[in-house]
Amino acid sequence: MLTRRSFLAAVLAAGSVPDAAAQNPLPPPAVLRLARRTIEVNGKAAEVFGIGQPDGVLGLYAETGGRFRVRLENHLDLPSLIHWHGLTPPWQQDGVPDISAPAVPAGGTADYDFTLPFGGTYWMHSHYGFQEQLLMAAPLIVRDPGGNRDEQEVVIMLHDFSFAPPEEIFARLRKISASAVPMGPMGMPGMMADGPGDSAGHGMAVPTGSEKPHLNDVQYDAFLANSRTLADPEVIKVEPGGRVLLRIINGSSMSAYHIDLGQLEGELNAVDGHAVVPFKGHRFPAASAQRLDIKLTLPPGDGAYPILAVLEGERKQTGIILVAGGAHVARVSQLAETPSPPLTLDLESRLRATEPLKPRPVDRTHTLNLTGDMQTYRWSINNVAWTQEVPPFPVKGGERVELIFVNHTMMPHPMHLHGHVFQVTAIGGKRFDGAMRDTVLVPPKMSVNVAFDAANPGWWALHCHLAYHQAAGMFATIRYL
Ligand SMILES: [Cu+2]
Repeated sequence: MLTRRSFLAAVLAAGSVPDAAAQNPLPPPAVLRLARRTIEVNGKAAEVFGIGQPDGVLGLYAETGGRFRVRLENHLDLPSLIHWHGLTPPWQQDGVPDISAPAVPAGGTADYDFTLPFGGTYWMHSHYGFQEQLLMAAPLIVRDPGGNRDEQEVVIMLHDFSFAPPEEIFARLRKISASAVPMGPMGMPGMMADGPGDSAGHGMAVPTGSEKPHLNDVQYDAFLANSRTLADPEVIKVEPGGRVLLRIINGSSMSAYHIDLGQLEGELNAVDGHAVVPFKGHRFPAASAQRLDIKLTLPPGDGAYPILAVLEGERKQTGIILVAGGAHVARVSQLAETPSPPLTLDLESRLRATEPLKPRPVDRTHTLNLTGDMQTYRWSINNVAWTQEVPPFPVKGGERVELIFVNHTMMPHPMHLHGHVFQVTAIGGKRFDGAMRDTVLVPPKMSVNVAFDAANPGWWALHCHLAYHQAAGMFATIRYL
């Protein structure tokens, strides 16, 4: 159970530690601190957030089958709450303010304890206001015990970055056609939406004047890989001829990329932490919040291998550089030679889960029309912009549930369901036995079906992972207890 204590209570509780320790041989929980940090972006200092252990390591590395035992310490002067993206905790520990639990106040703590039944590449991020945009996000890696020891793990976390405060970005987006932008409290996505039913009439059929997909709402100042740009990238030493496991996390608030391995051929082994039948290639799409596990075998001898992420629809890129032996590391431009195309579901339609859902009939289907438009920047599900009063989609425990996402808009929406792992079961109505995931891309004017088993009772968020779409109302819940 989640418990929250003030520092005073924590100090008092510390007095009883010897007793508790005598009865309970568990090691103390891992500590994760929410704090500010300064990074350098294109030669300028930028103050951002971080989620780190006391020794400075960002994020958390745990073992499959073990426990997620964490004490979260909020060292900020702001409330916050962290979501363990892709894990399936008890719902009260899921980290969505006002749904799973109240936010952790400034100076407060929260305790988490649940099992980790499966491994993979996950991440953690604030679900409070727009903190995620300011890099309140970190890797959450669950490794298989005794995993591949002749393989070097390289974690790459991607971010989009702006020197403008996110509240200002959101206000600017909203002002595109709306004359007055009401700015509300920052706690929950949708608090800034204008209330139930407001988006009615702004939805599906608004002519855009152009049927071209609209890809990037926000003009970012930089794109980061492990908090750095290609002007000063992370350079990681690897063995000539060695094996590398790339764990790529797209922690960007609004941006999708093609991962470009350059001359190297990679083998995609998992998406969103869940194994797929290996798929070889040089370029792989990564929508916001999605993760890719890619295995590489390096050529023998010295070499430098940029691992790049090229923004969809543009030439802007970020990345890290693997260096084998004494190879010279050449500067890599922040602009790719050619623009990355828009993300499609080409690869998605070819992915197959190694452990798909067991075949059984679907008990319940919900259609989620993804609605809204760029002009008013109102985003919604079935034309309803989220407020706390919006009823959850009904689900009963034990059911096989299918969700059909139908994107009526000209923007892509990466849709994320909390607390469950779903399987992609159809694209454009065409059925197949796709990947297990927690976040699926729904491109403009496309439909995607996903199925899951209702085996983790609670009240769970279900939303577009683009931060400003979510904040504008493209957010819903499912609930079964
Ligand atoms: Cu969206």
